[in-house]
Amino acid sequence: MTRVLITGAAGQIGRCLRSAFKGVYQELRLADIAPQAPAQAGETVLRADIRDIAQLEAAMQGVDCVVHLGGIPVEGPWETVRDLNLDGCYNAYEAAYRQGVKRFIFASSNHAIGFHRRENIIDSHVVPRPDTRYGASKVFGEALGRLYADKHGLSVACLRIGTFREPDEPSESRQLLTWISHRDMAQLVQRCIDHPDYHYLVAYGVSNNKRSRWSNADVDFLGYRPQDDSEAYAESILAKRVVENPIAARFHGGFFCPLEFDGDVERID
Ligand code: 15L
Repeated sequence: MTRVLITGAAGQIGRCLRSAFKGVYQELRLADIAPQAPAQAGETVLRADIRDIAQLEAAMQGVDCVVHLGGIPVEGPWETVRDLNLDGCYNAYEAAYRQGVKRFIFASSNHAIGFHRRENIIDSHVVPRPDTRYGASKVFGEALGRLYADKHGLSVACLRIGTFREPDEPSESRQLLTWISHRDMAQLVQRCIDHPDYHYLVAYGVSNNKRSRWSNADVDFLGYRPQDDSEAYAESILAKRVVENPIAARFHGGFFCPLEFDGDVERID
């Protein structure tokens, strides 16, 4: 995998990967609609709108691996979620297929499984339980990954990313479970790019947190060995005694769960 394209390269994770992958790949192609720092050696910086499949196809010419980070990273109005995370995500997979890309790494989210109860430790085989329109769009992106893997032989990794932050540390109690550090994020994506062969996988984007509720046992073969543990921040975070919203506290998706909520918590088993 020598030529790697990152969509959404101007975002927080995109900038982290850009700096971690400096000199690692023959070419790092960095696509976004937002402005980016000028290209350094081994980089190509380009403007591409994920809502326009022709722009994505042009950006993907000669690329071995796509890391698709582009899209809205939080809950939003349906039209925005649809245009960026459904149409935009379809465009990215389809452009990759048309351009003969071998591997596709999709930035999914823990919000694809947000309504699983937090008391349960979950692995990548649990059924989807999105907590928002945003979370449902990530389920769609994972399903498209399965489709393009099974139907067209694209090698696909879907990363259910937890909490990636700038600055690079957890700031509240839920993040003691969900935090992923910058170097662990870069390691996980690099393992997914470099691994010689897999068909389709789902992995949790989480550091080696003592309090994590997500198991990556199924994808041990990737060799992802996170270096950081949020526990180092536990004492100072818990000393603030901030009480989590009671609906948020019950579920993996945390504060996304109470958004617009008028359901019955007791029926969410
Ligand atoms: C996500 O998927 C979001 O992109 C990010 O803004 C955080 O909210 C994160 O999940 C989280 O669950 O903490």
